[in-house]
Amino acid sequence: MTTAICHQTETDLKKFFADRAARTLRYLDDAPAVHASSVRHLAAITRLRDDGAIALPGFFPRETILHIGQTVDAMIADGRHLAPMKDRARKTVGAESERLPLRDRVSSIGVEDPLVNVPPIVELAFDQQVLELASAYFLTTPMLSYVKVRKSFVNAIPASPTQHFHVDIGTFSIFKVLIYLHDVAPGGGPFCYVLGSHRRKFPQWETKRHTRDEMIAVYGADRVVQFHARAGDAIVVESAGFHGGEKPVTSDRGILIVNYTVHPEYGFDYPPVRMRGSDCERLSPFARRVADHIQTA
Ligand SMILES: O=C(O)CCC(=O)C(=O)O
Ligand SMILES: [Fe+2]
Repeated sequence: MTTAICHQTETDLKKFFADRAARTLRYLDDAPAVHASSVRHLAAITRLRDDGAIALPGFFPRETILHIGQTVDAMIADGRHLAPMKDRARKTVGAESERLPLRDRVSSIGVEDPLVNVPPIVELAFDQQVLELASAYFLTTPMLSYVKVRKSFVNAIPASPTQHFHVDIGTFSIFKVLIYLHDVAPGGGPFCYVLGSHRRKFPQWETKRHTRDEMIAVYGADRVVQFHARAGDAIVVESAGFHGGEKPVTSDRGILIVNYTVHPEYGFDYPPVRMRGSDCERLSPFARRVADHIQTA
């Protein structure tokens, strides 16, 4: 197999290095804390750099996560604070699709402004341990660049783009934290990752999204893993490696995903991350720097 070392363009790589350097200089006072984090979390970060994905069992309080899951389910049931969605059934069943329940018309539903509308998420997104790990990974003060909450449904809608194997565009390197909002077993739409694929690509890898079989053919079956986990576990990944959330077949899947980077993600449109001013004021000085790209609602 011919491999390319660089998973994105040299332009992305240089922008990453330049912006990380600028951020380090801007927040130079954080250097001792960032260094201490890199020492404290060396083992986990070494595994993350090697495999591209790690599971951290029992990372968050289980009750907090289950409660967030119930809150999100209630919001979806009531149609409150939901992100815009696409009716995917229209293509297959035509105008009749309007008679179907929402869960049969869309692949998934997202919550609008998760940090504003589900306040307990703020604690998780700015959790001290998470910020230390992200600092250790980037060796600078990280930036929270994106947060989403999604419920993916068991239905007849074909797999969506994020349910195929892909690499995240938007920056050279993303430290992505995935938190299931309930236990996820086989068939329950687990997150899948191709271990080591953040370090090793193949010609034309970027021209399309890939199937599981294609990933196995290139990387080997032992490298294509599903993350089954309990509510409270965290999965941390470098999303420059191939990944995707499997379409659930036995039960719907709820997830919270937070991206940390060294600069705002670029090259595509996404809604700005928003947070209540009062929540922002309660953050530690370090966390407030992590929040420097967030708008106050
Ligand atoms: O839903 C998932 O498990 C994966 C989502 C994803 O690809 C992403 O957030 O970049
Ligand atoms: Fe992705």
